[in-house]
Amino acid sequence: MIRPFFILCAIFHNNGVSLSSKIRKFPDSFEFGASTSAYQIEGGWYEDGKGLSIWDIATHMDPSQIKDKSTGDIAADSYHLYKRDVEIAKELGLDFYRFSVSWPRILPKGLPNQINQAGIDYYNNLINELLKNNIKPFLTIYHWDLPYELQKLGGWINPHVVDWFVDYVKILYDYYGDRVKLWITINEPKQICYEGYGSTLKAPMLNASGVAEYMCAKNLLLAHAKAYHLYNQNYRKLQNGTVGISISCTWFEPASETIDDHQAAVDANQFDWGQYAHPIFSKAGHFPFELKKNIALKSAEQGFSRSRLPELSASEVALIRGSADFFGVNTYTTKLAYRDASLDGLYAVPSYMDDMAAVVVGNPTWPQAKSTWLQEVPWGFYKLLKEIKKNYNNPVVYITENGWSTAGGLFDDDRIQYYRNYLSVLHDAIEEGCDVRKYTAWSLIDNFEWKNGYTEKFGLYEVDFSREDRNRTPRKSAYVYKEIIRTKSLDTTYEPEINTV
Ligand code: GBH
Repeated sequence: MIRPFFILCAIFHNNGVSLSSKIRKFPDSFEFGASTSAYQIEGGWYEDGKGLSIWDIATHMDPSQIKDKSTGDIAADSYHLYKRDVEIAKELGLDFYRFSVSWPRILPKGLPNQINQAGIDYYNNLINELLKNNIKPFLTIYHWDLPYELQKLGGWINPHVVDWFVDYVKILYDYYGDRVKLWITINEPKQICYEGYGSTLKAPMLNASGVAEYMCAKNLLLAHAKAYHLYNQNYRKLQNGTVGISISCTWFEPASETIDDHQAAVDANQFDWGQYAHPIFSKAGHFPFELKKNIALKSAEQGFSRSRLPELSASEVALIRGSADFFGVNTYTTKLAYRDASLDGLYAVPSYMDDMAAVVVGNPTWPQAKSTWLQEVPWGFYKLLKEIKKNYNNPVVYITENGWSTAGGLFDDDRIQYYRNYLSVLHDAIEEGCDVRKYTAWSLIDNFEWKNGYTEKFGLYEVDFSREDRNRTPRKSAYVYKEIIRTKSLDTTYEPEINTV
């Protein structure tokens, strides 16, 4: 039987990218995985000697800052149910599982003088369980849960964070590096710096835009680079792993053909992800030209005695440049960007948004997820991959996050369509020479979606948060993803018989 979706695919063309219906095989060496992060799934927030993180503090504020007033205190209870998570990874046939380590579970006060053995044991158990099942552990060192004790000292805007981070990283390399060969230093710098320090969107909700996020960016890039060089100097020879960073990349497309709107889109891409990718992956290093120019000009106009974007010395530029074995791309959606002089005054002065000076919007005709910011635009993913290839000399790319949110339910055809269409253009990009070697679905299971609490579900498996046992059930998309992994190919005619995972 020909399904409606099959017909849709065959006729659906967008920006030159065909979402074709033929079976498309990925290279044999291509690997598939799924991702989670510590605060979003673990729970065990105050157990066995764990210290508090900025997210423990943020979710316990009164009044609550979280949409459904929830917390990650228990979340999906993976602190106790990690064996079931590994079983799920096995059911799906994942090549690797991407998870993150909670810094305050390892170092309750953030600093290395006090190591929490129960924390060390927890990740040892998880890693061993994965390896026992032939699944590679892909470890994210930092996914947003900074020890609260370090936030008291300024967190990511205190330059000493570079040393704090490297001390923490060293412990992870020492304890886990014999078995973990895939490392991400930091997940999504922009979300840490802009959302956390430049706004109230993420912990620690510092809301000091125009200044704090750029200080954070410099410290974060240095922390990442030093962690990378530490691996090179002391571990690589023995452990032979690979170390990169995951940068959240939204694709910004000009809203019209005008030069102004074109420039608005260039600026938006540079502020959103070029800010972090350019210093690491470009040949020249340093922050992108557009950032340096916009922020210096505005800072001077605004009466600052120097640019609000900190300088990087020549040796800092050299330290950061080339400090990654792969470019981890977290990507979900595309936005339109335009310039509108009459919107002067729309943004606070100074601020990151004012510096960027672009207005960014969705397009109401694009399929809409439960998350307001998330729409399905596969051709934007394709353009992003081509741009990364062009700008940074075709780096090794791992897609470290990609996924779709719903309000819940097991029959998630919209998620299936999203995954298929994104994987289809990924296949196009690979055929055209983009060096993409891994793909990671967000997320393995439903989890705590930050300020949106449990109102948005990203899981291939549903988690029943109303039950004490946090029962996990495969969605229809889990069966489809399993088949994609099993065959290493996309067959849009495949219809799962539910209950066969
Ligand atoms: C990731 O963040 C996180 O790593 C993960 O923890 C999280 O659960 C997952 O994605 C799902 O949210 O529309 O221009 O205003 C994704 C971060 C947040 C990046 C929304 C793009 C919208 C930018 N994304 N943001 S815009």
